Amino acid sequence: MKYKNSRQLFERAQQSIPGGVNSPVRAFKSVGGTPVFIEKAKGAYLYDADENKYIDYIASWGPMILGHAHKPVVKAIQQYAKNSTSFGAPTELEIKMAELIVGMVPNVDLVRMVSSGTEACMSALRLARGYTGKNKVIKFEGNYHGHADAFLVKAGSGLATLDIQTVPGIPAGVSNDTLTAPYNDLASVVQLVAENKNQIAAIIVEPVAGNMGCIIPKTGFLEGLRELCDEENIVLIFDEVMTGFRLSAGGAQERLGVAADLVTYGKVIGGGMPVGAFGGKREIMEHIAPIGNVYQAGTLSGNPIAMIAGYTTLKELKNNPEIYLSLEAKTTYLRKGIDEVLKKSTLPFVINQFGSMISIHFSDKPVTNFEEASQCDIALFNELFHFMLQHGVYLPPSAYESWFLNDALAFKDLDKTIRLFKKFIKSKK
Ligand code: HOZ
Repeated sequence: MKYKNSRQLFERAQQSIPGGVNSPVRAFKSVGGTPVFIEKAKGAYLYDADENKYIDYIASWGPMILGHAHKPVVKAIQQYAKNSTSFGAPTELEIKMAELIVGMVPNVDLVRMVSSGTEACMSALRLARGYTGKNKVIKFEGNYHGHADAFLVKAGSGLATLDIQTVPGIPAGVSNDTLTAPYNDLASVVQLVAENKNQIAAIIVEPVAGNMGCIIPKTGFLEGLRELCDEENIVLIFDEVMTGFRLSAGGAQERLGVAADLVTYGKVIGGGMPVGAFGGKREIMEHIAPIGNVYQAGTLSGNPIAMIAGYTTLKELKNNPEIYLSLEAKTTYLRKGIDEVLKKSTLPFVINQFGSMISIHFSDKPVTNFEEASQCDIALFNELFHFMLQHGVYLPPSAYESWFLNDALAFKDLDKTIRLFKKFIKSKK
């Protein structure tokens, strides 16, 4: 692989963009080397500025579930763009989008569109606080809910990747109200709630975690949170930015059979455009302005181009539920293939998969929380990352991110990836 143009672009980017990137993990800081600059993508493949082709396992960190430049989405965007790209006034398309979401997702009576997952989580927390009149929030170590001040405490994703423990610029008053517990540890949450009786507004959780690699909730964990929230009048927020419309048409709520009070969305909901949303029980959602006084707004919220991209994607997922079966079958095939190869090596490894989310932790013990994820062999993951990149496979440039499969992936792509794992093992001998 040649990287001359990407190298030049990265040098140039650093002159005008902090660190040369608009989102930190993309800088390859933890895996090392120069980020690959992407020129275009089609189906399951990315093409960089050096004419290298990669099998894509990040799908833009989740949104491109149907593959890149998916024809119906591109066509819909082109058609709508002719009629202007923004109005800042209501449209029928926003109603259709909201109706579609409400129809697909259990337990969402009302939904408000925003422009990112960060905005969705930030707004959901404000709403939970406004609704309950309480301030504190419990989040889980290694979960990432976007970069709003309240959530940047023991957060996963880019913070874990870059080993950022404390974020300067966040007033102590804000982070003091954020309590943390280990993921999958219900007893710690029960204790935190008891120690902060009548002070917890919300518990926010990634129902399947994807920001410390992929981590699966233990049986009873989410159910226990649900019960606790009911008993203690706490708003349960599922951050479904990664899992929403990915694990099933109704997201993790449907797939796992646990209902949250509020749910946040991003990624797939925008079909590759900047979209987020939060929704939930009518009784809570009616506290949002203009009905209630919990203020939240956005010039580009419900933007027509973003809406049509998301609407077209969701509609296709709703009308073709077999996509979820196909995605899961491909992911399971990949997991089994890699598992077989790695088992023959001396490398300690754990593969966590849920639906079309999957990741590898190089560890000799199960990985069920952030502490266990942090004890993995990160250097080995970085080696794997570069080996794969060199051979035309694009994995997330961080051991702390889930891989997301897209439905354009063919079995020959998965086979190639599995063969490369064999080659990787050989190169280690
Ligand atoms: N940390 C983000 C995913 N969990 C990465 C977003 C990006 O760089 O695009």
